[in-house]
Amino acid sequence: MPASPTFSIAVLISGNGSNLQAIIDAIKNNELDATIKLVISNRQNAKGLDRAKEAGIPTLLVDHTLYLNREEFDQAMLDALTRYQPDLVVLAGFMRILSAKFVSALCGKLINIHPSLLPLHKGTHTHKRALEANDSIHGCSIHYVTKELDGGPVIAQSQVPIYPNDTEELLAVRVQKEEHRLYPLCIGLIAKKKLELVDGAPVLDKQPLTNGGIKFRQSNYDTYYLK
Ligand code: NHR
Ligand code: GAR
Repeated sequence: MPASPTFSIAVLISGNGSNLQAIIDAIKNNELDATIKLVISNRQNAKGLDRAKEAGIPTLLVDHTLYLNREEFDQAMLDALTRYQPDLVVLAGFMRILSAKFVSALCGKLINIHPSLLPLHKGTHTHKRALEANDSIHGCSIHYVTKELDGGPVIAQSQVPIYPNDTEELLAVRVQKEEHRLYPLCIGLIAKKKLELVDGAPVLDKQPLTNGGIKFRQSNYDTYYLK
């Protein structure tokens, strides 16, 4: 039997690209059986572009400031994705809101990592807002992207504690450490066809995923599921 082709992904970034790096490293370390076909950035100075080049991955700059409106910017990215035909498109610190057309063209094949325990703290400045709200736990969520901003069905979450004298910076580091484990793991579940979107709802091992998806806690990945 011929070997099935490797699961392919495209990663969209705007900045540092530490999540991109975590995916690159997971592939390199054989923890994730996938290949990154393309990295798109909307910012020329994104450090993630250097990380991609370093790893020998094709890169594309689609500078949103050069387009008349969001639709034309999105169309330029969609054209590139149509050329590369990835199995999955991964938003990793991508900071531009995507149009309904873009999202529906990639329905079930577009995921995002968001630095909060959704549905809490949608949008930006999530660490600051978690501190201001006096939350005692915080974390990150992976979700399928829909036209509702940060409102698509959640696949998995990882929790971290918030300590009394925490700062935004300390919290960001703690959450990002979880992001770097959670994202490759979720991509792996999708690559292995264990996880998919069926009629708008995430399904894991043929069971619908409810209640904010698979739950992880800091340093507790061995247990895989938390009750
Ligand atoms: N697009 C859709 N349709 N749905 C989602 O769930 C999306 C999305 C695009 C990006 C990531 C998201 C996050 O994880 C994401 C989810 C940017 C903004 C934002 O306000 C909000 C949420 C997210 C990303 N962006 C400003 C804008 O006008 C620009 C901010 C900037 O450039 O720094 O696009 O939080
Ligand atoms: C990550 O923490 C991600 O959750 C967040 O930006 C960071 C990007 O880091 N995403 C958003 O805030 C989306 N609005 P990275 O570029 O180092 O992966």
